[in-house]
Amino acid sequence: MTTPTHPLVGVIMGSKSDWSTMSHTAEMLEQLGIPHEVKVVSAHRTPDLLFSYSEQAAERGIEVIIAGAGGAAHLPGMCAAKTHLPVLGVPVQSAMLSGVDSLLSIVQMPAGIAVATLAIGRAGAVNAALLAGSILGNKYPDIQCAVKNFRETQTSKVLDNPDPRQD
Ligand code: RP5
Repeated sequence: MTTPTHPLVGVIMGSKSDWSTMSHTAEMLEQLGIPHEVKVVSAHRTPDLLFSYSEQAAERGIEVIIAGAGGAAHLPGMCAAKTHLPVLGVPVQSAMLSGVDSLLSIVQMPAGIAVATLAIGRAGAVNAALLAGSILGNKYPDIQCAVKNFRETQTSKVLDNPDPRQD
């Protein structure tokens, strides 16, 4: 199936302060050619928006939601509770507890509502985009091809220059 032009991935985050982390998600989605949208949706500051966004995402054509949040990071779990779409949670590194608070808030979902939890910070943000690519790649061959190409390039970079003293 041809990759649509409308956003397939909704990237949401609890605050503009999360953008320095979540921009890595957007960059990787861009690199993979995955149409996406980005938006601040706060679970505690804009709870009604969180509900409407989550409830309406599927009918707007979104197929995967990536939700980044820090501290008492309830955004991914609450979002997942209001949509059947896969929700990938990115724990943003917090100032006080370095993101361990964010990680535990997202990963410890009680059985019944699933949130796929990535690593804290940049690694999780990048991998959330790659995981979205793997999910969407089952349906859209161009996206699967882009994910495979990314991995092959990454592998070649290591194999072609294994000397740690050289850049
Ligand atoms: C969370 O609170 C956000 O996801 C952010 O990581 C954290 C701090 O938000 P700000 O006080 O910087 O807006 O909701």
